Amino acid sequence: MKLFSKKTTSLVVAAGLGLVAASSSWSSESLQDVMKRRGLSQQDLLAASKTYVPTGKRDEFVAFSSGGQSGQIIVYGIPSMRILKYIGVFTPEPWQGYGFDESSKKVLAGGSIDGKQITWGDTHHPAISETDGKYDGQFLFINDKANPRIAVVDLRDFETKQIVVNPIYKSEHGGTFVTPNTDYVIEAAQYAAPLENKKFYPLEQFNEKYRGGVTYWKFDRKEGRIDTKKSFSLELPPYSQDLSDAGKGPSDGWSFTNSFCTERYVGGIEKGRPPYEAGCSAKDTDYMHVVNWKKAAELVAAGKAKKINGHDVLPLDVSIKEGILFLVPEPKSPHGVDVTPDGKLITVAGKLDTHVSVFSFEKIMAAIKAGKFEGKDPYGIPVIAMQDALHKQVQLGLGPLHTQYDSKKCVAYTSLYVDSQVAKWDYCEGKVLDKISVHYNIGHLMTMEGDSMDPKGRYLVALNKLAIDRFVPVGPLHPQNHQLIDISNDKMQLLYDMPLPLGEPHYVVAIEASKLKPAVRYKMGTDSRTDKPHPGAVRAGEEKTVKKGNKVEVFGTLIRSHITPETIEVEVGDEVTVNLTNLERAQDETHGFTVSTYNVHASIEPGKTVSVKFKADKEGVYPYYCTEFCSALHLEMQGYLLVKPKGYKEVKVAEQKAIYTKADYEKQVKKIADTQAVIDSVVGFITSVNYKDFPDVVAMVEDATDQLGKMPAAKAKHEEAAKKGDWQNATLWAEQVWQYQVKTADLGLRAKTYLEQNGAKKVGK
Ligand code: K7E
Ligand code: CUA
Repeated sequence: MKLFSKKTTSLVVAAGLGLVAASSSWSSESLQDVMKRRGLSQQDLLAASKTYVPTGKRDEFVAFSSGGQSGQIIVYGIPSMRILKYIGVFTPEPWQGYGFDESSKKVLAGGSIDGKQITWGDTHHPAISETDGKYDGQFLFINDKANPRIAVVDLRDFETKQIVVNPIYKSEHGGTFVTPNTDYVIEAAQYAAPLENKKFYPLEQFNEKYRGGVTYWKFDRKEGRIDTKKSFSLELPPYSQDLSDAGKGPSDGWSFTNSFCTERYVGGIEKGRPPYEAGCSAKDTDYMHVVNWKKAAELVAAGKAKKINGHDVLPLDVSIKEGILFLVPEPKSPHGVDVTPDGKLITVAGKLDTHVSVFSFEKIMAAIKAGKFEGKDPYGIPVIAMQDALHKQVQLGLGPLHTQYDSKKCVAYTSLYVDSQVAKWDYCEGKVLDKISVHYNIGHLMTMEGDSMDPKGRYLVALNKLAIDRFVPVGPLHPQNHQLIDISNDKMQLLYDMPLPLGEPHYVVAIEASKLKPAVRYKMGTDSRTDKPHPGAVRAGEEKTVKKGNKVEVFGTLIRSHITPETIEVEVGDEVTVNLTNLERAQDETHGFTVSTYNVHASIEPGKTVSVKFKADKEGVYPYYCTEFCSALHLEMQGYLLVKPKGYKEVKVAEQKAIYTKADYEKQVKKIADTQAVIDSVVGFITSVNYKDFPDVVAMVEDATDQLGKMPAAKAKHEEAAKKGDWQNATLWAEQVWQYQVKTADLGLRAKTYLEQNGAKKVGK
């Protein structure tokens, strides 16, 4: 074990020396010195101390940001603003094998439209699942504006599980917003189009043939999937529906959807008509759609919907007749519509109006009950007069877009796009409390759990559209700028600028980190995209390759530092499927897998089974290997795909010449004995403490036992070879025994460190 102990001690010594050197050079510089050297103010220092999360400590909140045109979700911590993960959603994500292994390809294929795969998305609004109007941290949803789709991410493993295509829209924007118990995920259309797919009507028939809508996707929480069969939509006028929100508390059962261009203006500058932007903002008001979705669901269940492209759609006349759809005028071209935490008020941001308009749900209900309408829109939908629905209008500034709420009663924050400011205001009294400048041109803003019934306050993130001069320039395309603002005091304080280097995020949601309960490993043999046992999973020792006609299927395993099998032999033209199960249980022991030039990749976390499939259409020799640096012998985690020409005849090749001697073998045997002593001492330590109270350690111990379990077979082989004087094989099998020992010792040492750092206690013998 010489090698082992020397290596370990020298590493420890080196690390120690490094630490000493670093701390002495810093200690000569005082905080004052650093402030002077870096030109920092007291204010900077205060801000830094509010965001700095030292090593070993964790963030209080986890944010899920839309990745905009990247089609992904960006996960980061608050207040550190450190990026934790990208989740591939509508776009392939190579690291995680998303779009490069078979099961994830199926998820992406679920987003195909008209038989064509779409590998990008314009993600806008993520939503966390709720129970009783509060974030429960179980699921995440997000929409794709460009290609009307929404996706489901399971927060147990942060993987995309499902993409569903809206069968009646051509674009959408008002998604995703969940109802208080996540019974439905709301998605509203954006640009009106004929609801029947692939049906052409000239723009001149816009008013008659083009339609908008709002869809209620039924979410099956037990399955963790959207149930498309139980989902439905409301046909709406071609009013460019925009953002939406679900009612809660007293307004539960209702939903609210903004619109713009209720002028139903059709541009066409080529034909000499004034452009869309002029025609779409001519009127003083647009409409907020008020929908009784609970009753709508009952009507659909009672068979009142008609099928369009196999999807239940409640026709306009039915919704009007049944009294589930109303309109309320709102100042022109509004943007966000945000229900207050108590569910009593609805804030509509003006965009082209300097006000936010706060509507009262109670007043809206009273008008409906009394049948008090100012008239009907051209489609016969009853219109409630604005003054009959309004609670307050508050002048905030130029370009109000989106609103979020504080944990403090009556306090709201609204983004002011044109002013590049955040306004803090009181929606009960209708007065401005504070303003802060952001850099620059803010879109959405977000407070912690600030769109739920239980906002947490503390921090606000401003999602700025332009970064301009904030960061080191990186070419004409700038990063986005998410600015962290402290809202725990009366005055807002800007804390931190985070450049976001991926897409244009529109909205972000943040949840208390303690509410997330992600898994560290899968149940052995799980297909993570279906959450079911993977048919290609095998246990250690059951690995095999099955050939049927021109189909070759490999059932293999991965464990430090070994891929089983080490060779895959096929003929040109064979269709090859490689199923791989990661047998590890230890946390973070992921293996990757790829085959040279066949465009496949898999990320195989502990317990997961993944398959990759390809046609071996090129004769030749193709290395495959593990792509994650998983162990000291990671580079040796390799094998060969041998693609032979058709009808290839084996040629006899002379055996490799022996190079090892008896002396080499004896050296190996000594090394094994030394290493065993280390293992024994580590095992002694682990079993002397209450290690069973630490699930992470139990997993490591299980993995170590697995490795040790492989030793007897290899030991028998080296002893048998030695008996025959076959020093070549004896030496190599002895080396293999040592490899198992090294991996055992590696796990053991990690377990020991973990126990020491986490306060394991001695147990009485
Ligand atoms: Cu305002 Cu899509 Cu919510 Cu962009 S949206 S900002
Ligand atoms: Cu497994 Cu590298």
